[in-house]
Amino acid sequence: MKLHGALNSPYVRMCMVTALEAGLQDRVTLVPADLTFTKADPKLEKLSAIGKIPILETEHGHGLHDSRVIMEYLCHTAGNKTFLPDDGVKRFRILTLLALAQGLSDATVSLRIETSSRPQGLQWSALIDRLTFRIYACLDDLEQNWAHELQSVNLASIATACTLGYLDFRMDHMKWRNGRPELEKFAKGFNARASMIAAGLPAA
Ligand SMILES: N[C@@H](CCC(=O)N[C@@H](CS)C(=O)NCC(=O)O)C(=O)O
Repeated sequence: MKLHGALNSPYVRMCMVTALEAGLQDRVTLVPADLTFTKADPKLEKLSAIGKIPILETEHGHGLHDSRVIMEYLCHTAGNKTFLPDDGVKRFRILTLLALAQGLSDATVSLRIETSSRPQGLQWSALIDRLTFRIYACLDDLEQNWAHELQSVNLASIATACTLGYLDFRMDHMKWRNGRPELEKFAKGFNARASMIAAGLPAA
């Protein structure tokens, strides 16, 4: 399988970490693709009309997106039943936490675009304020309500760790650790995992 993308995308990194945690290191290869927000990549668009990374090209040559579908596909391929349990209560807690972590990634990527990529003079300050508020609200929720799910390796804890890694990488000045000791402890432990190190971020 080919995973098209770059590890500086939190979504690509969560897929790669899932592949490694599921024991698929010999079956998934990262194929570098770094996108600009305003230009399409025709090669990638053949695999996904959305043209965003990550895209997984399966062993049958099909294109899968987006990151959540890829993560589930990787678990399915590996026969892994624990990263997204079947049991109803556990499953929907994990899926909700996964959506929270990915929502936090969405807000952080959007804030990065708004503050670093958009041409000077075109920034929208009310949107910057809204995204900033959303980021801190998600971080507070993670700190207060998800300790149990973050204790184990699952799709949601992987996504949370990769999202916090992205905040460190691109939004260090937001100091997400301040006042969030539980989340800091979680990130410290998770970042030491072999999968997170093997799928490490480039220098900021
Ligand atoms: N919901 C998507 C989000 C993917 C996404 O936003 N990828 C960004 C990189 S971090 C991208 O490809 N941006 C290029 C673009 O928007 O054209 C997922 O979970 O995979």
